[in-house]
Amino acid sequence: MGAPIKFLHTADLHLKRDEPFRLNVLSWIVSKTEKLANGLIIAGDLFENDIEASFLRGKVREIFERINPLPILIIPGNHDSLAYSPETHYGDNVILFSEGPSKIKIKGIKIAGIPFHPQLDFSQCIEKLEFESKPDVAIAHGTLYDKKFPEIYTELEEEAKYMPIYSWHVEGKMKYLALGHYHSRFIQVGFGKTQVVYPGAPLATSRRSVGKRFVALVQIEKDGEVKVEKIPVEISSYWKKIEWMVFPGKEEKKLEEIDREIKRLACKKVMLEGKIKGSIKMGEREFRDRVKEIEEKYRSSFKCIHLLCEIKHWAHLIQNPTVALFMEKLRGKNYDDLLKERALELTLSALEKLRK
Ligand SMILES: [Mn+2]
Repeated sequence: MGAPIKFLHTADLHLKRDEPFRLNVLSWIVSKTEKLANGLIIAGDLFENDIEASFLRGKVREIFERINPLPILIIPGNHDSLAYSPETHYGDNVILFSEGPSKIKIKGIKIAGIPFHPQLDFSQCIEKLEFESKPDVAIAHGTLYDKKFPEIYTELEEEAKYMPIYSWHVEGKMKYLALGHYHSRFIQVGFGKTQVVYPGAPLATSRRSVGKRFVALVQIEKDGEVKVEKIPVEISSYWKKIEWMVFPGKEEKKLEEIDREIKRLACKKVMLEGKIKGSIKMGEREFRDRVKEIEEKYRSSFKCIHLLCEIKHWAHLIQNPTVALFMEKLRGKNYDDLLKERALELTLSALEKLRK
């Protein structure tokens, strides 16, 4: 029994000229491959589109060939399906699965690549490739429909229709399915002995890329066992989202809490999006100014920081002694803040109607 074979698995870099940092991330991943693995898998959407691919191909080839002869396996995704043709050269160590589903062997590991194609059906591709024996690794770009992870098909919206993949297409058909297409986060799921992984985009492609970015390190033992490890992409910044709930009369305390929490999260890699919800007694302008002050104070501690106020002000009603008493009682209750806010909102809007 020989040494296990390891691959680094990524997808969805969406390289384009006006985001030059993305090439640095590719370069980081390629160096990491040399340190940790025997090859790199890119499961689609390496480029934003085929035009960007034409402009960036030279730079990308230079990065890939730095680790020659370690193999780099690439399948086209829905964004860059036109970026690869027999005439394009991505580097001597690049293995492209662009001319339809096909299979190769690397150090005894059977690998099936299924390029994205609007008319291709994942299950048919897998069946066809199984001619002599099942592949160890399959690479594809599409939408996994599994009720444990509804966010995959809901977040992808209209892009969710691309190459649907169901558990019964996967279970027992390969040992590891390397997927691309879902950007937001790292997802690993097992169907029987088959491990399926979306590494998520290794860089924040949109505000939905919440949390640290990762690539997958997959290890295939000669006895067939598969181990998956999450490797953080240290150079990539990422979004972090927080929500706060403010209660009338508790503005000062909440502002202090917000300040403290933001201070604790300070990091140059973090893009912070904070939302402040609830109701206030303090003037709206004053409250917003105070929030702006906090934003300014920590601007240089983050990659970027946005604090949004979604607050309601009940100008007249909260002067009313009965309402004040109600709020006092509600505040003393040991309920969840969200529930208190909802109770207050319902009561105040009902009273507002009575006044008219
Ligand atoms: Mn895609």
